[in-house]
Amino acid sequence: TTKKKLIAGNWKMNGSLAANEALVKALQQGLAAAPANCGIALCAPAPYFAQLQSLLAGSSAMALGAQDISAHPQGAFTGEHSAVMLKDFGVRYAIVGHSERRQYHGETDEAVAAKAAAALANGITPIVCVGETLAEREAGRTEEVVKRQLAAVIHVNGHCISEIVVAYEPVWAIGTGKTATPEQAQAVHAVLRAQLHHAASEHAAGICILYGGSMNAANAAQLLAQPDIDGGLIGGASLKAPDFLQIISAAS
Ligand code: 3PY
Repeated sequence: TTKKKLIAGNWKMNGSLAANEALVKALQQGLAAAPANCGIALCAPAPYFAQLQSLLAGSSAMALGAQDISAHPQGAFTGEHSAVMLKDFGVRYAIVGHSERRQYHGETDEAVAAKAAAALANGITPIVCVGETLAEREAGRTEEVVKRQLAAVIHVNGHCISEIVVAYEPVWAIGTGKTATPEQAQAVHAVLRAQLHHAASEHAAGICILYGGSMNAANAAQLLAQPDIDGGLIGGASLKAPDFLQIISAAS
């Protein structure tokens, strides 16, 4: 396909002023020019948005992303960050519903859908994460689970879903070093594509469905060669410039 791919780094709770600067400069040096057919996003911890906004200024290759976003516009929500605040720092993407948020912070499908809505309402592209646990996969429930998770977002966001990015992240492959095989990943991506097609037929082909879950420099090319894998949401490998650059070049 000629659709532009997307490679998004999910730094999780990692980084420091010094490490971020070194990483961004190494990435900028490695990217002689912005790849024409691959967008790049860095989803960083919120305290570093100001630093990253200034490091990324003047180079259009990499966009800034958040790892979460509040469903609420402002007010008494201690610890949260609104879409408008993110926009103040030039944030273009926000991960919503990462399995770590679902697991450790009790985020429900409804909460994730509301966060996606807040992002969309403010011109931020939500990267909506779905994925089954090992127990769910072994019980043959993978399809049911990912469809339920995506359906919640489609239900709340209706026609806007042409503006979302979807990320399939099997929970058993996150931070474990285990990766879905390209065939396993493609099978789930095809299910998600069909669901998007049903909801927004004219836009489904253009929606990026990323694979996440221990995608790295060694396995990226094979995963990205699958027809319905339109990019990656990269964990640990996004913190190492040579690895992240290799993944970007596999997508370009
Ligand atoms: C991983 O690859 O571990 C991720 O969770 C990416 O979001």
